[in-house]
Amino acid sequence: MKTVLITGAAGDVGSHLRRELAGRYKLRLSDLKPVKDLGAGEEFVPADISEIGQVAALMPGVDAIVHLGGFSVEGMWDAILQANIVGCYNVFEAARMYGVKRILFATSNHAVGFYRRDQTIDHRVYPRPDSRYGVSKVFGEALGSLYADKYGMEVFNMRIGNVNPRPIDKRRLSIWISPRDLAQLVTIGIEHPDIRFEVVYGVSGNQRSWYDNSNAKRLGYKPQDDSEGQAKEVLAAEKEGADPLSELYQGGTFVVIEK
Ligand code: 15L
Repeated sequence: MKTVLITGAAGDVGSHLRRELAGRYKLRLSDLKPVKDLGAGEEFVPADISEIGQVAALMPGVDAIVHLGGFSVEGMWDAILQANIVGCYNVFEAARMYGVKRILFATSNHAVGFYRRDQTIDHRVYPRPDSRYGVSKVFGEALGSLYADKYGMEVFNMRIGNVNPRPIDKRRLSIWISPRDLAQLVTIGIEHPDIRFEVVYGVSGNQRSWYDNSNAKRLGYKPQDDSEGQAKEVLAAEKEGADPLSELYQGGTFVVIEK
């Protein structure tokens, strides 16, 4: 059985993945915060990813890394710099040093959040980050490209929408991914024999999607869920008077200038 390292394992996405991947892999779970209620096949190793020595200690015996760790929303530059720029570099560099070839990077819809909602974008579009957070995700994608080309690493970038048991608002109807669809995509990222450098969208098969996810489909992704079944209920609960810029762009409130 493969050993998979999950960074940022104490967060929401990590918790969903642990549940979905249980029994399929040995999971080495890492985070700054403790990961609770360890199950069979799970171990917890704490680490601050901004410290290369701590990241290196996670690597021995690992077959693939799911890098979720870091700051997961817009934040102050120093926090983004340490967690998402330095932290991401440390994960790639430690993986290279220890010969861990396969990295699944949790990039984000916010790497392309300045595309308009009336556009359909695929995995080949030029990045248009909507925030410092989005820029840090573009950095991670670029770092993956470098490590794939220069060191032969196998890098699977998932531009994740919003992971939730249910879509939570109008914007998320277009970018929602259910935990079981995310687990399917992650399994493809771990198992597919021909990954070199790929970008896919981490979204369910939503009818309202803004993405042409043909690259994920080419690699075998067949999402089981679609937000449409919950659209009526979600739209009925949507508040009036949304900010016009947020409504125009895919990144929603992340595009708005901070006061
Ligand atoms: C993300 O990238 C964040 O990690 C998550 O917390 C949500 O804000 C999500 O995007 C979203 O756009 O809904």
